[in-house]
Amino acid sequence: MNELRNATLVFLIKKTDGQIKDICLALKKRGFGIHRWNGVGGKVNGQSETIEEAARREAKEEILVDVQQLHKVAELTFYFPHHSAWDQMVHVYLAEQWRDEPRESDEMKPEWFSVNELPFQEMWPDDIFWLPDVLKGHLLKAMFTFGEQDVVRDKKVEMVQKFS
Ligand code: 8OG
Repeated sequence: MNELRNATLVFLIKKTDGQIKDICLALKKRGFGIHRWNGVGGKVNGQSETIEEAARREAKEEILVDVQQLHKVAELTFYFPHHSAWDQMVHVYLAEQWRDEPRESDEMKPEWFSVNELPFQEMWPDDIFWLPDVLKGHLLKAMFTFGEQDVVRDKKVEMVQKFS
């Protein structure tokens, strides 16, 4: 079996009293995931950059911020049996510090949300199964199989202590 393609996903967060209270989502204006709110990220250029370098590059390209420290919180594997070219592993990071405020680019329009009021109806349908746990401070590995029309057909979510 071929190794899965790697992609990145970064969420800027703000904490109050040690708890995550606000998260920056960005509306995708074109391409894969168009019209959905999401973190920022994309494919890793496997030959020329590490996964973290890709995460920083995408944050700069999509919402014009320089993220400082990245904290890995999830590894999500997505399978699309009807379109296996879309299969990928998404490495998810939180960032608490960045330079410059998030700004709109050709690709994404950022906005801050309270973690209690996330627009799950306008996000990827798997997000509701893992993002709330990540925002509570858990680390996790998850696997989702999608059917056509982006329906989640199968899922497995497990908490982990660390990533190998
Ligand atoms: O470069 P491209 O447009 O393919 O990047 C896709 C982005 O979307 C990348 O950041 C990874 C992310 N992504 C998926 N699937 C899912 C998903 O199911 N939920 C969330 N929240 N993000 C996803 O590719």
